[in-house]
Amino acid sequence: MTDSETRPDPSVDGIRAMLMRGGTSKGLYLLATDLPTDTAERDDLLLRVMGSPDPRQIDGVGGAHPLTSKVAVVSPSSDPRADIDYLFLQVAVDQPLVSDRQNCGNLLSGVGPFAVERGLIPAPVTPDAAEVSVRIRMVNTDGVATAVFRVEGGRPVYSGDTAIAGVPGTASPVRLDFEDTAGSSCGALLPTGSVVDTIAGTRVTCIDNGMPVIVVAAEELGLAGDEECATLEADHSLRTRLEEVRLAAGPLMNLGDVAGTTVPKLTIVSPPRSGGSLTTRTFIPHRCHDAIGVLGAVSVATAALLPGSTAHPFLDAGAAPEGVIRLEHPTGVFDATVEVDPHSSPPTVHRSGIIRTARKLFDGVAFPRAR
Ligand code: NQM
Repeated sequence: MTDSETRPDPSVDGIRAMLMRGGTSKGLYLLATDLPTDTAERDDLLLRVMGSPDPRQIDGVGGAHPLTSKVAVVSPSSDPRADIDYLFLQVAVDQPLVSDRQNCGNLLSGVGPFAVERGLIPAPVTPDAAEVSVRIRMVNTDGVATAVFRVEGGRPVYSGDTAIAGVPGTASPVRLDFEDTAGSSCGALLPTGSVVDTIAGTRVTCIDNGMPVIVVAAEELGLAGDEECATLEADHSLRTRLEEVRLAAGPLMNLGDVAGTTVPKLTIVSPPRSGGSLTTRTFIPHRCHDAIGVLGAVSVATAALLPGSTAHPFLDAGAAPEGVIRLEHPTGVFDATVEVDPHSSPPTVHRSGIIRTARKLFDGVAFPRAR
């Protein structure tokens, strides 16, 4: 028998996968060893598992929205900085595209628990709950995050009393601390070299503290800044203008032609309404986010701390303890901890971190549709 005759065929035998909520997103978590090593074969398989391209992803396990059409690929790390590697893949909903051009801090929250579930990380088997700390290399950007979460009896604890905006109920917290996120994709915190630029006729701050984001004041776009997502998505002239800015900003942010990519994101900022530090509405980049992405939030919070940025004038610095920025978004508030020296040249990020929750939803075998 040849090797290909003995190897399981994912189209027939399925593929081992775990569905998890990570923060305010949802995705399929897989071990790299359960996937084809060839990238084109892997992507083709993931498209068929998720049900793309199809606006409803009806024949797959994808959730028909960019925030629920995500994949985390996890493997042991050979990097001395990390215990495990996490590759994030965005599976487009209505196009046959799988992209590794961005990171995802929301799915990141499930990566540590998933690694414990699959035996990549040993967890104490004591009956009492203990904390485990896992160092995760984010393969997409080569940054490292440390995830701290609870385990009990050798398994992750998912229930708890931490609430995050955009997710009903409460769950066990996952603390994420980031290292070296400045310039993760663009090579510099302020990739254009300036804290503010006028791009395609619009005043913007281009920033990358873990996620490339273009930050623009609501008033610059003729908006109040607290509009509903549906209203913003229905505004065709707004979306055309935002896309013009994004396409022009791509090369200036060292991202090249961004026509087919999900970065940079765009965040519209305005004064806080509900006791937070700042109001945000984020396009990721064509759909409006129900909340805000994790590393997106860290980047926007960092922009707000830089005098001269498009976000800084709206920052209510007294709204939260020092170092915490409370970003209001369509479904609540996101707290990002960011310490930055805004006065060094260029500004230096000392530390950033956030709290999320994650939950195992389903573990089993996913069956891709036939080619
Ligand atoms: O910015 C959405 C999400 C994200 C990404 C997006 C994220 C992050 O909410 O780290 O979490 O911006 O595409 O999952």
